Amino acid sequence: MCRRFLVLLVALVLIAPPIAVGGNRPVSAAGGVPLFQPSDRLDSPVRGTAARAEWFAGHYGAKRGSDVALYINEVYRLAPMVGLNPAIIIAQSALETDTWRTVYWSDHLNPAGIGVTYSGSPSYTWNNGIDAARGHLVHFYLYAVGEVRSGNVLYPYKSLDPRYNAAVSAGYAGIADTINDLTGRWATDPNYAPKIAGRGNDIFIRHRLLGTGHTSNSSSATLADDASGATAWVTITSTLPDAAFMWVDLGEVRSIGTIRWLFKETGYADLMRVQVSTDRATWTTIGRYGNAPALQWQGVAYQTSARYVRFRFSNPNRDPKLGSLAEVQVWPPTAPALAVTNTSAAAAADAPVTGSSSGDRTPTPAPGTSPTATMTPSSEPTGEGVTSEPVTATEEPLLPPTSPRRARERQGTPAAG
Ligand SMILES: [Ca+2]
Repeated sequence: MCRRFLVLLVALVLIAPPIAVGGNRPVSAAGGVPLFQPSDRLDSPVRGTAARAEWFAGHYGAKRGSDVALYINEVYRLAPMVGLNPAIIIAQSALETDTWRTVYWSDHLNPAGIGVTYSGSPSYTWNNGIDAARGHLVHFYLYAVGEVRSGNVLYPYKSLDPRYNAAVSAGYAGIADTINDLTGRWATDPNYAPKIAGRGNDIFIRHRLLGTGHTSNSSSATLADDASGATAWVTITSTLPDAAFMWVDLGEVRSIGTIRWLFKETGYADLMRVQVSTDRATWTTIGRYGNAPALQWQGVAYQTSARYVRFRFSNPNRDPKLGSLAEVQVWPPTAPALAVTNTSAAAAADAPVTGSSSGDRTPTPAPGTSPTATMTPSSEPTGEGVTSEPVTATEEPLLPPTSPRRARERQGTPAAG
């Protein structure tokens, strides 16, 4: 598999999830969690926590973890002091560094492609995560508010932004009120703002998967929660599997609004039940679904409360394997509602994760140099959940290949949303 394709897979997985439907920041009558939106003001109130961002970074394999932690905590300390929302800055950094996994981060601690004016460009190198945060804050403040004057808490850190004068000269001082306003200035990628908002939702809104499990005839279910479309949970037996399942653990009973999944390959999900449980003993099937194009998000909007979500596969057509779930996601009820499918994900993935830039900078890492292209799955979850379940899934009776029931069940495939 060529490296560019792998990069696209990674980009797809990370870009696709958090696309919201609809307009401005809502006040949800249903009580859904407000999503980050491209229209959010950069000086909006603090959202999320440094601890949550640190968990996300660690879970998805961020490099130089101690500097990531220093970076995140310094952003959360400093940004509110100058009236900026640290969560948006963290989301931008997570986007630009591919969850702190690019070589620009690992080799230079460059938190946002600052001064990277072309692909493969040399980069200024920050000494540690704290300096990286201070340099990022100076550059971000310049865009959001204006020049950093004497007396500003950021003033001592101006020298940590190697592109300060260039950005001033380019006319970028104080030009960005909202995330949308960064598009065409910080980066030319027309989807830059939705991607930042999406990454914010991914980090701070999406339910964390604190444990996983799977039938003994299948690979580790953590492969379906590693932010990589190149890896997938799938059966691994040499004989035809009768059935198989994997489950994820939210750590406690939580409100659920949307469940999404992404197939790495199509054809191994002739009959997939999505089920929920509070105790992993009694399961409620919320829908039956079938095959869908590879690397296009599928999902179901379904309001419930549960701790566990299971993806249970039967094999009515005697397929050689089952599953091939590249990623699964569980979201709380959100306002606006999350898009359950995103058929344009593949096209979106054509754009590099970081996009290309205007005169200020070009943040895109060269595809061949991104460590995400060969990213390995994140380590086993350390939450409450058990990470392996040696169960043979046999309780599901096989359906004859021509069963009329199968056709009916396929109608359960969710419509594009
Ligand atoms: Ca995966």
